[in-house]
Amino acid sequence: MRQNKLNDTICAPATVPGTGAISVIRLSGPDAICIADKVLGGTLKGPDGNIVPGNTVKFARAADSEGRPLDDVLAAVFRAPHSYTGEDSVEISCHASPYIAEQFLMLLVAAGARLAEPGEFTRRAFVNGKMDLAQAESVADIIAAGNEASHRLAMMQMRGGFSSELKKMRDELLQLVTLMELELDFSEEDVQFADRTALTALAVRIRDHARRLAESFRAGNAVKNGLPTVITGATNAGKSTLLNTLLGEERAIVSEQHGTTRDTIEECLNIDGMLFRFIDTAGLRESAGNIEKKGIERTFEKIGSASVVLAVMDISSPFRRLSESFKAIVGHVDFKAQKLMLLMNKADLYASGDEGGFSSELMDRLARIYDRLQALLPEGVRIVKDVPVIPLSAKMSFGTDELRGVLADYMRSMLGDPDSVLVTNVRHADALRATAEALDRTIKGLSDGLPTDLVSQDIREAIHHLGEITGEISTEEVLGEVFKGFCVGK
Ligand SMILES: Nc1nc2c(ncn2[C@@H]2O[C@H](COP(=O)(O)OP(=O)(O)O)[C@@H](O)[C@H]2O)c(=O)[nH]1
Ligand SMILES: [Mg+2]
Repeated sequence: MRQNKLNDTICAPATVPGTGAISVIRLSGPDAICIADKVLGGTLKGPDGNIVPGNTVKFARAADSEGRPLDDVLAAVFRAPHSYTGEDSVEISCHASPYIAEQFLMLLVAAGARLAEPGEFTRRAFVNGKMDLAQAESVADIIAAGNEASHRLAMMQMRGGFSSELKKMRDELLQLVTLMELELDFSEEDVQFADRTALTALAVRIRDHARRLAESFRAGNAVKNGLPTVITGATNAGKSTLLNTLLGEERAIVSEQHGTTRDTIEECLNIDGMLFRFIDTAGLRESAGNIEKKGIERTFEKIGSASVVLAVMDISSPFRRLSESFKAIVGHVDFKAQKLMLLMNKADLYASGDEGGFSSELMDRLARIYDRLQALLPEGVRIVKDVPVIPLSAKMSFGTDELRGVLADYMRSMLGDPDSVLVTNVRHADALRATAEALDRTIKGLSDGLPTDLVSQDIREAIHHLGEITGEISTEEVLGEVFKGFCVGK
């Protein structure tokens, strides 16, 4: 950290210009209170001439540089270290006119502040030890969280749940390596302070933990950016109709003509407080033209990167056509990492007439389709048990509530225990993977009876990677990368 930068007093609007009733302008740094006092006509001083105590709100009538009335404001004063940044800070709440905010910024700069860089307030909070790097990163996530699940994860990270888990792992490794390095001081005497069996057990436990956390990134990322859910099937199965019905709007073109959707369409939808990213794809068929073939290739790519694969079947179409598209889908699904669901669409064509019930004709047809499709699944994967089956009518919005329920249940099972930590940041996942790899080498070194100094180097490396996440180890480059994604004023 360039030290001189912390001596500056910085200012920036903390709210978006032009929306809402009030705007907040933030000021932080050693001269923050003095500068604000100057701009607010001396209102931040008490009758004795001393600056008001921290956590005080003062009313002020502010004037512009020509002395004309500018606005009536409230100024909240915070004294170091009891502020967001850990420095003296002032937050001026003015009326939400972009003109007023601009005038205030000009006055503050004229009085000695400078405009803040993106994320500079949060960066100062990190540098001043108010939060670690993982917590600082969660501030951006908290602001961006658009649903209950992503808010919960960001909140846990901001409150330090993730950090304390990492700190525990790091402390245990530190204790270990200290004991081992002590042995090096007594190398003449060939002593062992650290019991090698206990050492291996600890390294295995922490490695497994690091790996589990790294693997949770798939679920964590799904919570943050929406669970990728691909809608696939033969042409005309009703994929675009299903997307529109789920979204409650005409997003994709629906047509009787085969091969209408040639490119993919993505839309996010909140179900039960969790975010899903639905991807409508080009339908699968053999007789496709060139452009359509490209679309079908993209469909297979999208299946590969999805978490949930919705196979839409038009149950009124010939068995041969159903089998053909299902076979193509199954060939691209990784049943260990992905969830396949079978949607038996156009069930309305077999309606029984009496309300709600399935006709015997429908039941009969479904049973025959199950048998054929079951034969196309890999060994050990069972229809209904492993591959949920939902009869529905995308057109008549029937069965779609059940689909929403099945999707929400699946996401919930993926997230596990509501208090469990999920990694939502690719930087953290990378560091955890590197930690696990260093511990793999540690474990191997221990079992091969490698010299203590070599083994302890690998442990040091694991400690280093854990420290990267919380910022005990940080470089200008990493900090720049983290904070450049922030807006000015955060
Ligand atoms: N009867 C019936 N027709 C449907 C249903 N879903 C879609 N369709 C019709 O099937 C045709 C193809 O639909 P579309 O959504 O474009 O299929 P896609 O090619 O899979 O995207 C259209 O004429 C739809 O109106 C359904 O649930 N029942
Ligand atoms: Mg379509």
